[in-house]
Parts: sequence; C-alpha cells; structure tokens
Amino acid sequence: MKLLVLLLTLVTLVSTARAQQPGLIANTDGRKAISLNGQWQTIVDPYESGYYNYRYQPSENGYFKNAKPKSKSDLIEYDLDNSATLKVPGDWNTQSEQLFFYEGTVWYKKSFDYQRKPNTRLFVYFGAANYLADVYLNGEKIGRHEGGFTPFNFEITKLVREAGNFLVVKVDNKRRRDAVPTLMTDWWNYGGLTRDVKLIETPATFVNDYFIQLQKGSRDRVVGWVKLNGEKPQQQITISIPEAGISKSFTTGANGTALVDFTAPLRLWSPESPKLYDVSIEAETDQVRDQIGFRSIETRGTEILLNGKPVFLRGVCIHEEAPFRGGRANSRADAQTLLGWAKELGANFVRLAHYPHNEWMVREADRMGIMVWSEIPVYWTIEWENPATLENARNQLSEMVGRDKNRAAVVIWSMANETPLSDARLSFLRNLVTHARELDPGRLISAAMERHYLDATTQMIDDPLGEYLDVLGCNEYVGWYDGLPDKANRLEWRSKYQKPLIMSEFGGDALYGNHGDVLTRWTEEYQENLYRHQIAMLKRISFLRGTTPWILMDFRSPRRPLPKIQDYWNRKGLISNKGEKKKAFYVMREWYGGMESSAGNSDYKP
Ligand code: GCB
Repeated sequence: MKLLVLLLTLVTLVSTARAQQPGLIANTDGRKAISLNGQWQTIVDPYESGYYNYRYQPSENGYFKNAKPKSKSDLIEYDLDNSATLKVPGDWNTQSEQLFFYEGTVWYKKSFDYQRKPNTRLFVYFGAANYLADVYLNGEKIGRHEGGFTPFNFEITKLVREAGNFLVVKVDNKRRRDAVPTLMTDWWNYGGLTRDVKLIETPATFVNDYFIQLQKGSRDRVVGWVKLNGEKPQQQITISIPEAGISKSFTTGANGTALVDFTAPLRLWSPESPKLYDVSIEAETDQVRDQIGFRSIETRGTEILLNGKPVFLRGVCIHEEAPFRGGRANSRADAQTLLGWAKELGANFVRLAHYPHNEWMVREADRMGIMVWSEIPVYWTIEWENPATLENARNQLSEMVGRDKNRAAVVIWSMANETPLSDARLSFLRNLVTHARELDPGRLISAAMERHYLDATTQMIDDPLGEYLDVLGCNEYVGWYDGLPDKANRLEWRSKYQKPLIMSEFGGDALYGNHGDVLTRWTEEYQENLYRHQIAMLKRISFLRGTTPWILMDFRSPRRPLPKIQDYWNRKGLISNKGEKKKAFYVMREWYGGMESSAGNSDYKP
C-alpha cells in the first residue's frame, strides 16, 4: 500500500513538473515584449569548430561560452564581440555575397541587460530559425529547436542577469536526408534567424495558450480552451467580447486548463467582410488581448461551405520571398505587398507554400479578408519509414497549428506536397492527418497530391490519401512539364472521391519582358497562352472548388540555373521579383474578376 502511495505521489510529481513546462506562448504580439531584432555578431563556422572539438566530440568550451582571453598569453581563437554582424530578422544569404550559396553553421550573438521585476517570468522567443537552432544564454544551453519555419520559446527566468547577458544561437541550415524538408526542394535554403526574436515577460502564472473559435458546423457556438502555466493553475478566467456583449467566466482545473463553451451573436468573418472582434482573456494573474474572427468552414459532397454557403477559392500560391529585394520576407510591409497583389488578381484565397509563413502573412490575411491554406514542408521524398522524421513533421504541424489556430483566415491545413505513393508514405501522412484533427477539429485538411493518366486524355485522381482528406489538392503542369498548352483542350478529369478539388498548382515559366510567339518557351506569350488553355480546361471540372496557380511572384531556386532566363530564379511567377506583372497575370485576373462580379461575392462556380 505504502509503495502504491509513493508511486502515485511520484507520478503526480513528475506530471506536475511536466505541466510546468510552458509550451509555445500564444499571441506574443499581445504581450509585453522587448525586441532583440537588429544587428547580431556572427561567426561563420563551416566546420562547426565552435561546437565540436578536434575529435568531433561536442566541446564544453564552444563559442557559446563567448570566452575572452584572461591574460595576454591566453589562447582563444574567436571573438564574438568583434565579429561581423548580420541583421535579425533576416537570412544570411542575401546579406553577404560570400554567404549566398552557404549551407552550414553560423553563430549569432546578442548582448542585453534586463531588470526582472518580482513575480515575473522571462522567455526568449524566436519567430523562426532555419533550420536547426541550439540556443545558449550566458554560456548555458537552454534548448534546441528543429524546423525552419515555426516559432519556439525557452524560459530564461532563472538564468537572466541584470546586466551583461549574452544570448548565443548556433543556426545550422545543412540539408539532411532525414529532415523536413529533406535534401531536395525547389526553393532557396535561406539560413539564419529569419524572423523576429524577442524577450517576453509574463506574470508568474500566465495565459500560456488559448483556442477560441466556432464549433465545427455551428455559426454561433464558441468552443475551445484556455491554458494557464505557473504555480497557481486554478483560477477564474473571463473571456469578453465587448462588441458582442459577451463576458463569460470559466474555472481552470489543477492542470491549468479550462474548457470554453458559449453562444454569441457574432458577425461572421468572410472575404467580403473580414470582421475581427477584440477579445480579452483575463485570468486572476494575467490578461491577454487578441483580435479574433469567427467563421465556419466545412465541406458537403463536392462543395466547400464558408459560413454555410458554397464558396469557390480563387487563389494563388505564394512563397515567402521578399518582393523587390529578394531573400526571406519577414515584415508587415512584405505581407501587405504580396497579399495586396493577390487581391489585385481577384483572389479570396492564398496557398502559403511550402512551409508555414511568418505570422505577418496570416495576421494580414485575417485583416484583408483572404482565406489561407497553410502547409508543413513535407515535400517530395521524405524518409517515410523514419520515426524521428515523423516526430519532426508532427512537431512542425503542432507548432504551425499552435501559432495560427485562432486566425479565421486559415481554413485549410495541408499535410504534404507531391509525395510519391507507397504504404509507408500513406501511414506517415495518415498519422499527420489524425494529429491535425486532434489539434484542431474545425479546419479542413488537404494535401497537394499527384494524379495519373488512365489513358491519353483522362486524368485520374485516386491517390489513397484522398480518403483521409476533406479537400483534394492536385498539382498538374499540363502545357509545361506535360505536353504543350493545347494538350489541356483534350483532357477530362475524374476523381475517385466525392470531394471538392483545389487545383493546387499549374503554370509555366516566363521571364518578364521576354516576348515571342505562343510556342516559344520562357516568353510571356507562352505563359499567357498556357493560362488560357488551363482555364478553359479547369472550367470543365465539375468538382473543382478552387485554384491556386503556381505562383504569384518569381522566387529563388538552386534548381534553376538557365543563364539569362532563370539565373537561379523559378520564373513561374505571374509577377516578377521586381514587381512587374506578366501577361498571364491579366488572364487570371480576368477569370477571377468575372467570378467575383457575376456573384457579387464568393459563392460563384466557374
Ligand atoms: C511543383 C512543386 C513546386 C515547384 C514547381 C515547379 O510541382 O510543388 O514546389 O516549384 O512544381 O516550378 O516545378
């Protein structure tokens, strides 16, 4: 009996200790934060000699110690304080000519002072670091994070000093066969601290996370949860939406979590009316504010229903490439430019390819009324049989959903892009689908799949993954990798599933300003003609409920070396990287514009 009690106490102790570990902090914009953006000192370390010793063992005295010679005879072969700087947020490739093609380790260092008030906690938050980040404060390791496009935070309450803190991050963007993404992609492997870095101060017990959205299928019932973290997990929580006259209280349990459930008369979010409400989540020890939109999204047969009404997703794919200057996009201005162009195209939807984009994109989409497809970089030939690869993909999925689950704009979580059929791949992706549904029961699940020819003129969608998705995504390059543009005239599309289809990619390359006839590759005329044939074909697909042509703007890719045409840019953009609109842009705009004006809203079918 005594043993049992001891065991139970142990189990409780261990689980409380675990419960104390805060996860991703929700809505860091809504909190007191100190930006660590700006110039950081850096050391480029291709051999990782700041990490490994000469026997290739992790060294105890790596660069993270930020050591200084103690006497004139002391031998120290680095000096972070006097090293060259790089701007954060930013990729290193476009900040230094020497680093343009570099893949490997760069050490970053930032010093700061910080006066911590009593009863507060401090976290260091990274919007993203591509790809593997080892983080140290004052010479001690505080954590490691894998995955280049999702946020993470570490608590530093106990380690932070009043003066002279040094935060050191080893960022390594070497591609690995077992990583997510894997060795081969079609985008630039921009390395570095590519998104905002900040210190976040919270009360001792704080609102760690919350999920406040409409229940699936409902248009007035709000459900979700609030999670506290800290020594006082049991508290009263009040959720208020003053504009809707809502103020509801809940009590968190011993694990710090309260389930939320109430009805509210809400004006629903839609592209025509992207209504966001000021929402306050108030605990006894903390308060967070957010702007949240409420909408329902579901499917019925081959329809996609937004707020109960059929909608056609007039979309476009976007890479996180900065307009005009190139490199990783990472600001509100970049988001406004890219999404502004999507709006100009007549879009009500964007596919943020091929990884979670920075939070500005999703926040601005929420404000501008643009629905979002968000995806994880499970791309091409992932190591399907490797449990660590699956765990990594699951974690990136958790972090993507974790950050954006309260954004009405996000309507689709996508699991993968163009992955080759196999049993191992199917069980990997099914695992992700189940995980996504557990994390977020409300949104639609999709993936960009391939298709095949049944005969010379019949395209068939029957990927077994389709059974587990809500919306089928399909990439096709008829007229570019697959025949010439007029081939599209002869094609019929069939699907094994009674589900809506988004044609998630189609298109071809054109160099802006390069002119010729419709059969000359790389010309605007070829691309324009390809789009005309594509649109005519797409209109004939009865179960088509969305299109996202590839792609809004040209983007850098090491796979595209053709001199004078590509010069390491994928030229499938409807707009050049300098912001010039190609002829095909206007063809798409005409089609989308026609849909918009003939329905006055989104519920038009082509
Ligand atoms: C695809 C990929 C995309 C490529 C594109 C292309 O199917 O999904 O990442 O960039 O084709 O341009 O070939």
